[in-house]
Amino acid sequence: MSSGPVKYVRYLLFAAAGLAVFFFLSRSAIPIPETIGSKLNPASYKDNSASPPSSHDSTATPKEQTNGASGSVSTPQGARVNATFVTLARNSDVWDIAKSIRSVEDRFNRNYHYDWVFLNDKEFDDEFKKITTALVSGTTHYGVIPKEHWSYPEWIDQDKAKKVREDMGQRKIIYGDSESYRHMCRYESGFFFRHPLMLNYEYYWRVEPSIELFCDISFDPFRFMKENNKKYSFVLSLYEYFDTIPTLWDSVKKFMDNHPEHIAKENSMEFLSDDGGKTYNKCHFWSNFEIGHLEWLRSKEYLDYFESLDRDGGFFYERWGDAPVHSIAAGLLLEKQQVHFFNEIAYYHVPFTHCPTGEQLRLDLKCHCNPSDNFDWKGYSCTSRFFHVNNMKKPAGYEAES
Ligand SMILES: Nc1nc2c(ncn2[C@@H]2O[C@H](COP(=O)(O)OP(=O)(O)OP(=O)(O)O)[C@@H](O)[C@H]2O)c(=O)[nH]1
Ligand SMILES: [Mg+2]
Repeated sequence: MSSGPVKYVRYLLFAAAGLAVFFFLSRSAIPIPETIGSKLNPASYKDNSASPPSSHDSTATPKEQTNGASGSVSTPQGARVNATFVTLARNSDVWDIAKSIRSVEDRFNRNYHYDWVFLNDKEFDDEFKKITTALVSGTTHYGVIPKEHWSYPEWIDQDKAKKVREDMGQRKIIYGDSESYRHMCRYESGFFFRHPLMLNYEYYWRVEPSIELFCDISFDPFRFMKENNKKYSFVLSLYEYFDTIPTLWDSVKKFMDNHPEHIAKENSMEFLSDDGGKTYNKCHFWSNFEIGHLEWLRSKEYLDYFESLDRDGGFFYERWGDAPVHSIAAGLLLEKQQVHFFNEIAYYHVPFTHCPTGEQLRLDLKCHCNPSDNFDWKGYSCTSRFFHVNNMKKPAGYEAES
């Protein structure tokens, strides 16, 4: 028999226990951020450190797979790498980059919180900073590009450059009449990795406005790059528009003659040329996506290469793109095995899609791309050639997508 006050204490205890049960049940229905989830449930924390996706094995399914209630992106495995996302953008790109960030965060970075560096030739405005900082789960940094990296070097004849723009505009060459596009291509080719904000990092992942990722990224690509000594990676490759680079290969050959010591022994010349280096076949990695090693770009080899090309003036007298410039460097200055194709990273930048080949892989990674949109095995892609050059077996099912 309970007396009055004891009864009230018992009611209170029941009420508290009931609340605790209610809180527990309702909490378990809310997706718990996986970084927290892994701490709550160490059993779900798979150690994958001994078996990253194997080098040049595009058919390998990523080893870190689905994990727990809150989606199929797995928990971060081990330490993060010293890496950052990097975006060159104008203030007017804010909503297009917002879309890209959302995709990158949802499919990958919400579990890793890597930093994001934004670079611009003008000051970013408050709206750009507010929107992007709200979307990025890591720390954001905003940098203005030094004038000397976004202007004409003294050896460029600006009247000649202007005439070229007018002529290329009349010939309807894409961005042929644009001055800012040329500064952009030169900046991406030779300077972004030297911006003071980038000096803090070892690896970068370039993200452009309005891109999409279609699959969960169930491993850390930065860590994969580091552990496998990769220096440059891509998801899409294609042929360059010749009228934008008529003398680029002459300039590259001059560099090769002057700096034979910089050319890698086991290079990918076969990817770039069908005649042992006499001419360029125009194959390049599409650089609006790239994950790469900043220290390689800051190396003497790469800087000598860029400087030599820059002196020849083709960024202004033609319309050399950063894609062929980076790709030729990766092909000649790096060993073959240091260049990587990420089949698992499903990507779209207008007008091309990389949708991973292999149905089970697409299901495991919760992909929402249509495999028939995959560009890899179509005639205008250079990815088949990359596989051939590297003695890689094409993933099962590729024929149906060609
Ligand atoms: N700050 C700044 N960024 C630029 C400028 N021009 C281009 N960019 C950025 O440079 C990158 C490449 O430019 P894009 O316009 O996407 O060029 P593209 O990918 O060849 O062509 P699109 O098909 O238009 O995407 C993007 O991240 C742009 O936001 C510029 O004048 N200033
Ligand atoms: Mg773009």
